[in-house]
Amino acid sequence: MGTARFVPHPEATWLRGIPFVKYYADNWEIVEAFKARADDLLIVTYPKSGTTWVSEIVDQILNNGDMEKCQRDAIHNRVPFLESAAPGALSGTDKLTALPSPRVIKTHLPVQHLPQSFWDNDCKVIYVARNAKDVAVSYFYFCKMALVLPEPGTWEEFLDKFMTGEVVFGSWYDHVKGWWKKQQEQSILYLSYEDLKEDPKREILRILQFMEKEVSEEVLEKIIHATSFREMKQNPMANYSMTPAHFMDHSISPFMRKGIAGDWKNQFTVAQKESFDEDYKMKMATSELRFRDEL
Ligand code: PPS
Repeated sequence: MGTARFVPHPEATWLRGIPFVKYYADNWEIVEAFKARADDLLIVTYPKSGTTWVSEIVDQILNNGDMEKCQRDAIHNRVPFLESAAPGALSGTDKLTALPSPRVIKTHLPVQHLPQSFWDNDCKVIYVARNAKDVAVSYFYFCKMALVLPEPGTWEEFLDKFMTGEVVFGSWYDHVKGWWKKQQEQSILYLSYEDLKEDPKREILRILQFMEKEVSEEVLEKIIHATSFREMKQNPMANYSMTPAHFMDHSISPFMRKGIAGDWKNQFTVAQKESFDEDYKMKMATSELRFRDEL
């Protein structure tokens, strides 16, 4: 834990070509040397893309939809965040070392930053991607309330930084493309937030198949219900309300904010949308990846 004091909204530290949370960068050597286990399941996302949602789904599957078992701890302890660290808090690696197998691990690392031991152990990876405009909006509000992150500035300033990859965890465009390409070599289930939103049952069945698990129809329905936005928003073990207020200030913006596809329409001006889409076309021109920015 160290003795350093937590200072809210520290400036980002650049780490191997991307802006990183200062406190995470201070702990990077430990993360890089992290020892994965062959039965670890990794949930990878660019921030604000459905991490918590899929983490809850996976934990529900592992516990056969037993709500009491899934209430055993807050989501950030059930599914620790690999690279997270801050003065006065247990780091992700500390939590993970103490967890029995099978572990479920959350990370936002770009593909080239993942500790080697995950590849050496051929760990299963679930990647969740969300359309860029909704991610930008969700990330903007999150940067205000999550005090480990740098101040976002105005929406206009934040959007510029998002487009140039000068936000923590770097470029959304490189992240989604990098992990997409990695599927050629590794066992990766690539999901989208919008597909999950459109048909949770279909996507949860894909997750089950990937995890090589089965549940009864009744349990499946329970899981769909328990992992809906409405249920998770009011579940203290899923909505981050257990996180101390000096790390996350829900009075600025709740973690479970809107949970929809297409909220960008309430934030982008017409001009912002046009220049964003034009820039997007260029950045994604060489990719076959397609996202829906409304349902
Ligand atoms: S984090 O901090 O990067 O791990 O955040 P992450 O969990 O990836 O993303 C948070 C956004 O996901 C929404 N969310 C959900 N949407 C639909 N259904 C469910 N069950 C659900 N759970 C979380 C959450 O509200 C954030 O999106 P916005 O657009 O801000 O509401």
